[in-house]
Amino acid sequence: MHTQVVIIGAGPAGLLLSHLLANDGVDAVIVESRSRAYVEKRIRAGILESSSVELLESAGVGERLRKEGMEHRGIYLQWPGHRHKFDFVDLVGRGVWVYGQTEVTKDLGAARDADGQVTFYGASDVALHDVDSENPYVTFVDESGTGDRIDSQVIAGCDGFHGPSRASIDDATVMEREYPFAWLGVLADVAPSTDELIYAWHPDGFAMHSMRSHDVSRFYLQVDPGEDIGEWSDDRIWSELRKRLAHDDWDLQIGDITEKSVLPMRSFVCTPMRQGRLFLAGDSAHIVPPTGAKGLNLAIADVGLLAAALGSYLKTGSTELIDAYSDTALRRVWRCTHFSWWMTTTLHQHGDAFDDQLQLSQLRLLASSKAAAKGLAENYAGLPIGY
Ligand code: RFL
Ligand code: PHB
Repeated sequence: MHTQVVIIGAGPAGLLLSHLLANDGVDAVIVESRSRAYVEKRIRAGILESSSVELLESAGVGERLRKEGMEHRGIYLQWPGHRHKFDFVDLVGRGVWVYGQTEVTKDLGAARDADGQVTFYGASDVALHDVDSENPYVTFVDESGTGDRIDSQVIAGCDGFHGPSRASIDDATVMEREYPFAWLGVLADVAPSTDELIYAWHPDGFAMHSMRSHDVSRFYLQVDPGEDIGEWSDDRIWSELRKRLAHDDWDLQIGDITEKSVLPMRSFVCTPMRQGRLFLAGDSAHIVPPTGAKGLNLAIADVGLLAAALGSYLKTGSTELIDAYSDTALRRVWRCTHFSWWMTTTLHQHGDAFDDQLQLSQLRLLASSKAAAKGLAENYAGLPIGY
């Protein structure tokens, strides 16, 4: 089989890239190791920056998002005795959208169906070959057990943190940071008890109240990295959330917990994001801890750049944009890596009294200084495309 671009991975990065390329008249085949049902059910991100929404909309996949997504003006930061609302629209003129990654993935999957392009779900033994040549190719075993080969002009590695693409970058420099805590993530059938997301500093550990819709809420609790989920009964989860999110006479509504899992936290950047005719985008090249809500947005921003660069290269032969891709993408990656690291270290409990005081001082500054609040708003609501 021949195509112009083989995309490895049908997460949001791979699906959006294929759709943008299709809009531009470029052929792409996706090879994905999981089933479509699995990919569309994987619960992950919930927050979209306005520039991500604009990109999805301009790609023709923003209709349901605008109808069913929830536009948010800002967030609350809280610590014992204080809950401070940050109105990002007032501060920097833009807010964020709550729309689950599951929904983004379904919308992109439907767009790809309409584009009529080929996707191999359930592929195994996916391998990249000759990425330094003009004719790289990908081999894999498809769902029926047949060995396949797809020849192309470009390979896009959109295969997430555990995919095979990154290993083909010969002189990759990898920089990473592990955090001494993890998140217990909980999905519950209960209306949100808050109008905006609450990020709570607490002496017993960070807690967060997020949401997915008017009837489904999402919560996170700071736990140890090796935490056994079996130790967390629904009652224990609600009582810990009630304690860490407590504020004045505010009450947390509780409901049926439908999913719970422990999520590791790390920062990770692979540079460069290119080798020959292989380009990485999204989590295959970088991971941020979820506290800043940046992972999905960074994947979308990478793909916005990469689609334009590949379109230009494949249609005109110009290498200007593909040559600039890695450096341009990494500028935003490092900004978001810093912001996510800062949100994470400011809000989580390190078990050190000196750190506690630095964190509380930072939170008080954010709540009292418009200049500090603007910095938070600018980063959280997201920098413009092309930053
Ligand atoms: P994905 O979504 O991991 O997709 C990669 C795809 O590649 C496939 N794959 C392979 N395919 C073929 N062959 C192989 N050998 C393969 N190996 C893997 C995988 O099956 C998968 O389908 O990466 P992508 O597309 O780059 O998208 C990145 C986002 O998924 C990720 O950054 C976000 O989910 C991060 N994230 C958040 N981001 C936000 O912007 N806002 C948030 O609020 C937010 N919250 C979160 C998050 C991530 C979380 N977890 C679980 C990591 C909350 C959580 C809890
Ligand atoms: C989520 O709703 O899953 C979510 C929201 C904001 C974050 C992280 C996760 O910072």
